[in-house]
Amino acid sequence: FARQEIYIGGVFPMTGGWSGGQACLPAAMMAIDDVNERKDVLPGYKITMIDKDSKCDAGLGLRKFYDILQDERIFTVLTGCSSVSTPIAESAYLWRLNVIAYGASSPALSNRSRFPTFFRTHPSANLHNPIRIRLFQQFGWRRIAIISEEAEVFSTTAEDLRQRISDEGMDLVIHQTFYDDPGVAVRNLKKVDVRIIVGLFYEGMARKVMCQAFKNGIYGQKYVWFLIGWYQHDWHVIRKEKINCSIEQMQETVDGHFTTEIMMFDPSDQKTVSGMRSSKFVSRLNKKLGKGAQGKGGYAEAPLAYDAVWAFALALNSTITRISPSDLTRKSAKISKAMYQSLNISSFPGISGRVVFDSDGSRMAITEVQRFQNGSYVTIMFYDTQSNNITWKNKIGWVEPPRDRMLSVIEK
Ligand code: ABU
Repeated sequence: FARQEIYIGGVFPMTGGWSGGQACLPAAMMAIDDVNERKDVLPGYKITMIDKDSKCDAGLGLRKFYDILQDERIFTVLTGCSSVSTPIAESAYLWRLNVIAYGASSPALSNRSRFPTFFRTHPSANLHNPIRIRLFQQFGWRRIAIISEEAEVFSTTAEDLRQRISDEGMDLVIHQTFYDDPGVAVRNLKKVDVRIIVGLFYEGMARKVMCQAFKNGIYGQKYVWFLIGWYQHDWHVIRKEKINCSIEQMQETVDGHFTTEIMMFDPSDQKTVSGMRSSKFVSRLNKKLGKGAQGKGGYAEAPLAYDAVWAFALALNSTITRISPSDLTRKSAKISKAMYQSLNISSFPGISGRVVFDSDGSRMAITEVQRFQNGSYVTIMFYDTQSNNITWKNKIGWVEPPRDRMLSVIEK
């Protein structure tokens, strides 16, 4: 007999600042197939996704969201990219929609009054900051600089970092921001002679910033750059923007930088709610993505997209017995409210670890620190924010840590 269709909306960035849809869309589709296969989850129903490409662009993302809104059978939407998720999550409640973001790290999104029906499987970018501070302390760095792209995801992360720097008695020497051209901002870093620099920007901007760093000589053994770890593999040699640096120059400049990234994968390989272990998820995803799987945008976040679909399915599964099939539309006030309540108490073992949403709809996780040395990323350590515990994995490939100022200044 025919199963009743349930619709979910999906906004996936296939290109742009974070092209996470490349791997997250296939992962979400895999989850939908797995849920639809299960006899004990949503029996008699079949999930279908209506997906759109936002290109990680807020304007285009909103337009795609309006397209999704035309279909009243959709009462939940999956989103990626903070810049797109933010305006969607801010207004979704007006259309009785719940939003689950698999790919939005903006700390600003942890705000129930501004985003009343928002949940995310993606942890907040603020989780990068405690380990940055620990590393500054470990190597005696007290003079810190931040350079960030003008976007709420980065300005709120920078503000949290500024506060932590100040709380620890360190000095935020300079915070430079830029829209599209980081030239002036990078030159200003040079003027105040900062050596420890935290960069907060999307991937395309990272290429522009590092090219400017090359031109201004802000790289090499005297400098430590902290960048975000979720860029595409080999991001520094991808040619998309007009930048006036050769591949060799970019390779030279990025050598020795650190990245911080939140772990989005459960390394314990235990059975998850779907019955699948994370190692099996990886092999299935790799097969689905084909050649160059790990180079696809959003490869690291794919478990979050898979788990976001399961969060939706399980919440609906526990909701559906309390409503009638005719309520599976936004015309009825019942479904969104009931879904919100069920999502709020989600708790299940997912591919990305236990999926539980805090009171702001966000998640806690472990952070990984990597360093780009000898042409590839090496995992240096893991950091557990809740226990403040570091687990070292590999040595940092330097003779000694760089200083945070000129030696002659220190000796005065
Ligand atoms: N890990 C990808 C996050 C992208 C974003 O917050 O826009």
